[in-house]
Formats: sequence, structure tokens, C-alpha cells
Amino acid sequence: MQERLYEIRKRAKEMISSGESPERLNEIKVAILGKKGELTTIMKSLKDVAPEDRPKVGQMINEVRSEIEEQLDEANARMMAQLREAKLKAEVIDVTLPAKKPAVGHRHPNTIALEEVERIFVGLGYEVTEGPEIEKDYYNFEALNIPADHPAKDEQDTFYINGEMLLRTQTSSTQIHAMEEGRPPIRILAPGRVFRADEVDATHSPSFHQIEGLVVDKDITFADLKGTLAEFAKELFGEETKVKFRPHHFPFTEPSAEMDVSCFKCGGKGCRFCKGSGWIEILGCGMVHPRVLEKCNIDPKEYTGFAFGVGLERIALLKYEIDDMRLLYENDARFLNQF
Ligand code: 2U9
Repeated sequence: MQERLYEIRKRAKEMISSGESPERLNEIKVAILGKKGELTTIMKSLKDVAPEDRPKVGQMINEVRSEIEEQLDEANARMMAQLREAKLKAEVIDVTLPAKKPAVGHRHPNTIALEEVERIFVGLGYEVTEGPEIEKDYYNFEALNIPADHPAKDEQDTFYINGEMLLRTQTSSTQIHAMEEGRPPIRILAPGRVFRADEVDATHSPSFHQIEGLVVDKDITFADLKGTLAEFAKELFGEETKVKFRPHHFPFTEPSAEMDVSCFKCGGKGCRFCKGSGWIEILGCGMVHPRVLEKCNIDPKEYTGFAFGVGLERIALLKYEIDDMRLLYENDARFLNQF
């Protein structure tokens, strides 16, 4: 019996040391220590051993069992550690590998131009205000001294929602709200989307953006308008930029003018960019019409003001030398990624 025991111990040792997986170890355990295992069978045959030898043989069987159990546990722990190590190795991240470049978005040229204009006027003490895109006829036309028979009011030019409501055609309506709500001194910039029933082409779109400005205070004169807009042009197009005012007509300003800037491409000599004239038309402006002030309960004898309006897309097209406005609306990444 002793010999059989030693034989089992020897074989168990060999099997355990050559067992290649936790599953195989379990099979070995069942085959030797399990209910029908070899060692259990020996234990059962203890009754055939002479009574005086039984304690010694029993102790021997138990020792062999403990020894095998210990070896199984050790082998199991060793295997688990190896598996853990292999798993960690497989999961290792090489932090020295070059990273993938994330796709970074770009600011739209309109946004860049708007932020630039806002920066200039905020620097001059203006506040940026926004208003609704759907307006009452009153705020878009009547309060701005645009008469009922003015061509701009035609359905060919304006998107009406019903008899009273429309999509604003200029952001001036925002400034009427500001004048109704606040008192002078007023110094505001009103950027926003406007709508006109225009056909799409390289320079027109039914929806575009304007930036308008308004200053109302005591003793505001045309000289303030000229000084402010000359400063704006220098900041936007460069210190050497000259400005020129040409008389014009708007219902909401009197007198009114259009402002040209000296061509920033040729410095005023004349080139393809300025169509040979040396000048580029940039904005409309004027002294706020007394009737507009009156409508907002501001006494035109006490207060005067100036206003201007500029197309945001026009600034973006000029500044970034883009020759077709449609490019600004198509959101083609190949175009936008250049900014
Ligand atoms: C109030 C009173 C007067 C805003 C002004 C212009 C001249 C002008 C155009 C420029 C290109 C519109 O986008 S565009 O087509 N705008 O020429 N806008 S004066 O005058 C105002 C504004 C608010 C209360």
C-alpha cells in the first residue's frame, strides 16, 4: 500500500508540473482526490489493513493528500499569475507612439469678421445688442421713417409672415427697441441675420448678416461719425487706410452718406481688386433722422445721433479675398478649413 501511495504521489507531482491550464489541474484533482479518485479509493480500502497498522497508514494517506493539495494550490496560483501577466502585457499602451491628430473645427469667415468688428467697437465703448429676426412692420419700417409706399416694403423685396409680421430686412429694428427701452447716451452695435427676397448669386442671398451701429447723445455731430468710422476702417484694413464719404439717401438718416476705403490691395493706385478706382465701397451711414428719434420719445432738439450699417459678408469677402458669397453658405470643409 505504501508503495502504491508513493507511486500516486510521484505521478501526481509529474502531472501537476506538466499541467498547462487551470482546467487540466482540476481534472488531475478530480482523478486523484475526487470522490472516485485514486487516493479516495485507497482510503476506502483502509479497512483491509491490519488494525494495528491502520493509524499509521491513515496518517500516511492524509499526508500524501495534503501534499498533493498543496502542490495543486501552488500550481494554480502560479498559473493565475502567469495569465494575469499575459493579460497585462496584451493590454499595454505605448505612450511614446505619435498621437492621432484630432480634427479641429475652424471659425467661419463670417464669425472671424464679426468678432473683429465687435472687438473694434467694444474697444470704442459700444455695447453689442441682439434683437428678434421676426419683427413687426412698425419696428422694421415705420419707426425708421420708411414710408408706406417705399419700394423696400414691396412683397418682392420683403418676406411677410402676415399683414403685421415680417422677417426683418435690417437690424435697425433692434436699435429702435434699444432706444425705446433705454435713454441716451446710447452706444450700441447691432449684428444679426436679415432677410430680403433676393435671388441667389455671387453677391446676393435671401438671408445675410448686417452689423449696424448707433450713437445717440448730446452734441453728436457728423464729425463724430467721420472720426469713428475712419478709426474703424484703419483698425480693420490697416493704419494707412484712407476714407471718403459720398452723399447718399436713406429714409432713416439725414444727411446720409456712403463710405469708401482706399484699396488695401494697391494702396489707392487702382488695381483689379478695386476695379481700377483705388476705392472700395464699404458701408452706409448718416445722422439719425429727427423723426426716428421722435418716434422713440427722444427729443431731437436735445439729442442727436449717428448710425451706420455694413454687410458682414461684404467685410468677410473683402478681407479674405473670396469672390463668391455662396462659398460662405455651402459649408464645404475644403473651403472652411482655410480659415
Ligand atoms: C436707427 C437709425 C438709423 C443704419 C444704417 C445704413 C446706413 C446702410 C446698408 C449697408 C449694407 C445695409 O447690409 S446693407 O445692405 N446699411 O447703408 N444703415 S445707416 O441706420 C440706422 C439704424 C438704426 C435707429
